Amino acid sequence: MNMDSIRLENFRGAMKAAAASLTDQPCREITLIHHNDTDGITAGAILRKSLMRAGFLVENIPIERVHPAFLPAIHTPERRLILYADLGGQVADVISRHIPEGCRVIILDHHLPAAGEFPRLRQVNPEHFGIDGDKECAAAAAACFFALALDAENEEMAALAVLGAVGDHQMAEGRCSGLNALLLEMAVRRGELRPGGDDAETPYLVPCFQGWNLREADRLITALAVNGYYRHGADLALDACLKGLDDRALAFSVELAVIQQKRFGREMARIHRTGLDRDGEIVWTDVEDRFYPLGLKAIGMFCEEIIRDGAVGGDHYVVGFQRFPGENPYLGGFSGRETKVSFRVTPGLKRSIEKGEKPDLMRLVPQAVHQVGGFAEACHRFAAASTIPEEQKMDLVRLLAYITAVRT
Ligand SMILES: [Mn+2]
Repeated sequence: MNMDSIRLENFRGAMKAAAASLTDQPCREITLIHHNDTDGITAGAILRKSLMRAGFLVENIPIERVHPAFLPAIHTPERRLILYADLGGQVADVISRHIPEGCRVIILDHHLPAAGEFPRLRQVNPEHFGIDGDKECAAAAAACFFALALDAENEEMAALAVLGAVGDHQMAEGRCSGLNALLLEMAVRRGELRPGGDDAETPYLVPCFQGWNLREADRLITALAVNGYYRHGADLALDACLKGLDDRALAFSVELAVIQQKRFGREMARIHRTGLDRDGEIVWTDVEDRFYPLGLKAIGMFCEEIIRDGAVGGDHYVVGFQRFPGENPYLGGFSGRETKVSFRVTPGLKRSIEKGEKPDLMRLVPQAVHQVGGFAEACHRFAAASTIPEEQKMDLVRLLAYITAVRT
């Protein structure tokens, strides 16, 4: 056996053990907590269908992120079996502190997990098996391997797993690698995906999306589940994955596109009128709750639009605030006033960062956000996101302005 097949067999073995740890329970009700992007939604759909096939009653709770305030609402004593997908690995320690006695929790994530052992829960993560979670195994692929461990019949879900990989940018020019590639082959062999012509970017078609290619299907799921999150659009996205697209979902996605256009247009007009706020190298905007009901990814997209629009030139960090709605559509209300913060950089600043003249967002954001009592979520070099207490907005701006000024 070569290294690849050893890794694969070990991963399969861990999935078998995880599946058995659910099926050997007397309880037949399970809750799936999964991300609301395309990878998370397809993972949630695959797990839902395979667990229903195995005789479980399944509850799907799509979320934008694991917010500590959600955990008491998720981990009630009544929910005895909980499966996390496409998130949770990085906050396994916090999750483990909320698990009531006698409840079983499994995390199927593919993001680099937090170090440490958490005896109260079980994790299966490709990264623990030498499989690259960024390139070789989307969350939907991990979910599909879990489904295959439950029942070989679940091969039919390989096409959805490939859609998840596309959503997570793990397919390039029609090709995948690692576990994603195995599932792509499986779906093609079964005739559930087929080559879609000359366009290398969009070579495969999914039957349940009425012949749409994977990229179009990804855009549609994003419109429904990400933009439409606060109107239960994630439910429509799950339905589309499992039962096929219907007119209701299509009409909703159009409605959401119009809402986004209006909200962004109005905010951009405001910026053209009054200008952006500035402090040193930090340029910032606060949309408060004016993007509602759009999901919290909207502010990051809007920061990119500010840069595209040319509203800010030169070398600047672009910071956007969007208020966290106090009510989650699946978990109800929770206390605490918080703000989502997105960070982007102008093209000029990106060049300075690449030359090493300026700190990138990975170096800048986590420490600054911690200092004002918030937490960093996804931090990459040129894009980052975090959540901070509402009243710390100006402190964060001043701190960022100070740090970037000192570094120059
Ligand atoms: Mn993912």
